[in-house]
Amino acid sequence: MKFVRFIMKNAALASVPKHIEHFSKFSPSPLSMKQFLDFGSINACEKTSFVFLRQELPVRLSNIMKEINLLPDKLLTTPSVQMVQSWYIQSLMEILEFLDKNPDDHKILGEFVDALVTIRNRHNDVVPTMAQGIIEYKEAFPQDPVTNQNIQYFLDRFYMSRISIRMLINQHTLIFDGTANPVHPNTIGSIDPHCQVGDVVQDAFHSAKMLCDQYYLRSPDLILQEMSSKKKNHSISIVYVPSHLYHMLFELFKNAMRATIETHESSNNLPPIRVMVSLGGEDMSIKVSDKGGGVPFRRIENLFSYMYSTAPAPQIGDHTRPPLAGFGYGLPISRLYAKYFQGDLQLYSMEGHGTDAVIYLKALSTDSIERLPVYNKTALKNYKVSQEADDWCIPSKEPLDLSNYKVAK
Ligand code: W6P
Repeated sequence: MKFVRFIMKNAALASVPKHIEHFSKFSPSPLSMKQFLDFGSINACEKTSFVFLRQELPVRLSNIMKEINLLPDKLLTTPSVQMVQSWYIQSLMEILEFLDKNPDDHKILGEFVDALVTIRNRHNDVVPTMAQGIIEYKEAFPQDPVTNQNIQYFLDRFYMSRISIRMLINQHTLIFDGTANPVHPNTIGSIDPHCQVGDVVQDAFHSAKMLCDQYYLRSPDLILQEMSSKKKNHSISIVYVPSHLYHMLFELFKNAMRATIETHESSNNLPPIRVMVSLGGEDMSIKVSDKGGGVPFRRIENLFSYMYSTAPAPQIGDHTRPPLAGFGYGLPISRLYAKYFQGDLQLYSMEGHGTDAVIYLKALSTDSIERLPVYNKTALKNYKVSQEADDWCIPSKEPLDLSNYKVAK
């Protein structure tokens, strides 16, 4: 019996590359907020969602698995990346099991929900595990700008793919787990059709403030202002995933608070963090402003770099790092959350003064459509950029010795 299972398992494994080839030829299908909401509306059909996902999940998984295979060998073969890759293979195989199953069988639909929950849990630690792979790679190879650029390109696409796959899984499991949502009766899966932006700002600020108080024994105040071009004196709401917005704001507040405290260490009062929420015809923008001394322009890009912000995890008992920001992938992943529904997250800093962080989101749900990586020739080309000379001169710090250029008299 054990032997038969061994043979079966390896037969399934052996056929994986063929399936990846097949499904990676399809482009992922980006969903709009409206399509997400339709899956969860009154005429929501679990069968329709099942039939869509058993195709779309293999397509999204296979597209990104093709890109994992293009990583530099020295990174691909680290134990961490091998582990992540094995999770993707296992999850792909588990979904493929449903391709020949009957969508009208309620037992099958139940098993599919269970499979999705198992898959979601399997991938919980993908981000720290990939980070470990980057650390191992960095130790073996001194970091250079080209490697940094390639890793940035891959991880932005890989984590965006992951955000989108988890979104699909969350929607299906939340909507079709057989219970109405008693905690949030007005949400459809993880989407709030009336997400009150100011409320999420307050929640995220409150959580960051608790951490800040705990570590620094004080924290700056919040001044929140809302501006709406149309509805005056009306709180601003959008169709959005509150947990995504919370994640971005919490990250920005931690950074803003840390900068504020560390530049006003010897002062008795702290300048508040100002938040402006603004709703226009096309954009809903949130600006988080601190007076934390700012960041030199040259360093801004590094704040979003996976490679430059990957530090070895603090050892147990090592409390030298403040628990507030400045480590991990907070900012680059927050920017991906903003970009996921066609928004963005940008930093405008003035060294010596402070920083404005702006989250841009789409005001209209019709514009909120998933932004997904697709594996094609263009993507392939981006992994082939090699060590070629830059087409801009390297500035010299030494003053040029013009005596060499003196014309002979
Ligand atoms: C800083 C650095 C930073 C990053 C993100 C958000 C706010 C701030 N403030 O000084």
